[in-house]
Amino acid sequence: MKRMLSGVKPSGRLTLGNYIGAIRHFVSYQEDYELFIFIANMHAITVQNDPQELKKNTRDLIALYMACGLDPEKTTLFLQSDLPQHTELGWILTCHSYMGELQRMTQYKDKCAKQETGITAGLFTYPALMAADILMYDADYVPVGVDQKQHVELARNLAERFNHRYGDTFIVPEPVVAEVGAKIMSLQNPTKKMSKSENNPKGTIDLLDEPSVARKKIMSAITDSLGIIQYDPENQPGLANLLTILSSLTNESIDSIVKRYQGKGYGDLKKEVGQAVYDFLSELQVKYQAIIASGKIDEIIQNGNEKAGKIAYKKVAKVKRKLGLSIQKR
Ligand code: AQP
Repeated sequence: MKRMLSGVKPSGRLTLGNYIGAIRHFVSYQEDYELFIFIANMHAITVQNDPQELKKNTRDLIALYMACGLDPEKTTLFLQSDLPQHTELGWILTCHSYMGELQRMTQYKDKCAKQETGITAGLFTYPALMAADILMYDADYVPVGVDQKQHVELARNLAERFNHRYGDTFIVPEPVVAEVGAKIMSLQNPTKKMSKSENNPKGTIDLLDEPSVARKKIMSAITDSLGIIQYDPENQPGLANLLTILSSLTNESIDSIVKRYQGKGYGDLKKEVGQAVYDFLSELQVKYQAIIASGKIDEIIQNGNEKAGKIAYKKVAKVKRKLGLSIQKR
């Protein structure tokens, strides 16, 4: 069975973008792959966090992973910060990354372009940590949203560089980007990605939003004045985003939705999208509440950590031998 690995960082409340672009795919992949899914909490601290909030977001993320359908019997769910090998290999790969490579990474580049202050060194080097997360487990595939493809490219380059210098050590992973929903946009600024850290709450649907509040957000989503329902992300990004959300939640193709809406207005479409989001969140939140109430989160993470930890321990030991960092004869 081929191995797959991915993760989400608990940098805020999970959004519908995280679900559509990432988590729903994880759920379907667990049937056909050996799936490792982690909580990337070491990535969350590249920006300043309130410790209580980080803890709450982390537990919520685990519960939401499961509420979305990840089954700990099939998927290894683990917490990055519990396995010190991640930061160890992260440092080793930082030492194999070039400044130019890291400077080209979107997150850092965007923040520099906006002349933001307080950019941490961690925000600059985190792609090397992400490469470590991936390469640690010999993942064949890494499912990501389109915005994260660049990170998997870096992981590939680092794997090849390391293998070339020290002999075969890492599997070179392939990114997997879904066709529909690879980038869900902000409802208020549809040329910008919907993000956990977005400042305008009206632009983002949180998976733990009150369903009726989420419906209102859809109803007030920015569209355009053309008044024609068609899928044209370039000229009608807001409308294309609504079509993508509906298609992703209902599995109806965008073509078929567009056909159904010939001669109808944006208001009708928004109502249907709003209802689909309402139904989806209502069902999800019932499951989320049950998981929180079950008190099983700690045990599930402990089991996942144990399984992932064995692999991580072996991989880092091998890397250290290859690098000449381990001096004991064996
Ligand atoms: N809007 C999106 N559309 C499609 N996919 C998305 N992903 C995130 N936002 C969208 C995908 O979710 C996975 C986990 O992402 P992450 O939390 O590790 O990092 P991120 O991409 O930086 O997520 P956010 O929500 O934008 O967080 P902040 O605001 O903290 O930076 C990835 O596979 C990602 O592609």
